[in-house]
Amino acid sequence: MTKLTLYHAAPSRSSIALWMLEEVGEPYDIHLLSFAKGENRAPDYLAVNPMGKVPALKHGDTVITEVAAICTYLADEFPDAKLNVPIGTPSRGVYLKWLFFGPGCIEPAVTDRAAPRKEEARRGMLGYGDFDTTMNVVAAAVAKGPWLMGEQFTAADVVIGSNIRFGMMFKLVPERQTFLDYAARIAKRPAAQRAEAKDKALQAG
Ligand SMILES: N[C@@H](CCC(=O)N[C@@H](CS)C(=O)NCC(=O)O)C(=O)O
Repeated sequence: MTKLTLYHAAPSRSSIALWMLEEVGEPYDIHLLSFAKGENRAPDYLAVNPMGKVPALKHGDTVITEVAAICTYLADEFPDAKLNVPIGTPSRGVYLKWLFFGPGCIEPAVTDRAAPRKEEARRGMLGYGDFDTTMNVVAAAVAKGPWLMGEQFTAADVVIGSNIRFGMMFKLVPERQTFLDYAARIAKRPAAQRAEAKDKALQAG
C-alpha cells in the first residue's frame, strides 16, 4: 500500500486534511511541524512545499499541497469511501464548483473582512463579489441538507464545512441558524470527532 503522510500543524488549515483523512479511513502518518519553531520555513520542509505552508500530503512520491486539492485528490484516489462524485455523473460539476468555491470565494471573502483593504476594491474585481452574496449562496446550498450534494456527504463538505465552522469559531462568518445546523451535523460525524480529538492530543504535546 502506498504510504500517506500528512504534514500538519495542530490546529491549522491542515486540520481540514486531517479530518478528510479520517473520513477516508486509510492508514496515514502525521509529520508534525511547529510554526513557533519555524519548522515550516526550514529547508527540508520547503523542499516539500516551497510555499512554507501546511497542509501538504505525500502519497508515495507525489506531493499535493492546497487543502482543497488534497481533499479532491483523496476523494478520487479512494473512491470506496464514497466521498467524491465520479467523472461521468451529471452532478460532478456542482461538486467541483463547491470544492473551488471554498478557496476561491469563501476564504478570500472572510480574510478580506478580517483584514480590510485600505482602498475598497470594486465588486467586479473580486472573485467573490461581496461578502454577503457569498454567505447567502452558501447558506442557500446547505439549508435543505443534510449536505451540499444532498444525501451524499462529500469532500466538498469537508472543505466548505471547515470554512463555515472555523469562520464561525473566529466570529468571521455570521452565526446564522442554517450555518449552526450544518456545523452541528458535521460535529456529529465520527471522523470529524476523531480528527478533533487527535488535534487536541497533538496540541497538548
Ligand atoms: N492556500 C493554502 C493555505 C495554507 C495556509 O495558509 N496554511 C497556514 C496555516 S492555517 C500556514 O501554513 N501558515 C504558516 C505560514 O504561513 O507561515 C491552502 O489552502 O492549503
